[in-house]
Amino acid sequence: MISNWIDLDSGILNEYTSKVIRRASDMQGFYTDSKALNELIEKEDPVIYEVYAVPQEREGELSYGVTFLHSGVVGDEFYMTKGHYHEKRDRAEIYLGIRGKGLLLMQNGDEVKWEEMKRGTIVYVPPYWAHRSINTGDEDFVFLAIYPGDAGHDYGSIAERGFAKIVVKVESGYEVIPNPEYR
Ligand code: S6P
Ligand code: ZN
Repeated sequence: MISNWIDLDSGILNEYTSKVIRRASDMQGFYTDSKALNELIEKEDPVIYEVYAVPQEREGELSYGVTFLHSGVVGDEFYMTKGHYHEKRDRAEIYLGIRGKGLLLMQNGDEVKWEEMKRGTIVYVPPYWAHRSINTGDEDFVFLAIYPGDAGHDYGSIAERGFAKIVVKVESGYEVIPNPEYR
């Protein structure tokens, strides 16, 4: 597919070749409050995020996809993506905010940094940095990601160790605090 079309107001992609839906039950082990997660799963097992993409596989090619990260909390923690390193660690990525607001949390070894995102924000994720997005608003947080075709996704390291910081809801908005479960 050489050309495609995105509705820049909604973020809806006209054509895609891959669709991933992540529900609360797909996120076991990713939130610190597993009791709150289990309650959510038993109640309605809500969709946390959806990714519509046009992925490629070969070196030299580019993949892209739009993520719809819904709004909500698990305990105090905002809805977020699983987060990953690229399997090929030296592959970078670009994010573009489309609607809603959130954070892009990045980690390299034990070093963590984050950027606020909203419509129009561009964030460059350098090679070697794991990345996770977090919806800090009360509507969908939608963004486009563009990444090398051969980047691959390594979810295992994050599933095992987590990120060193978590993002929690507070009265004034959000707070980035140390992850008590970080190993
Ligand atoms: C791919 C890019 C995004 C994420 C998506 C879901 O490299 O970073 O398209 O895949 O936001 O997050 P995750 O961590 O479940 O893949
Ligand atoms: Zn990525």
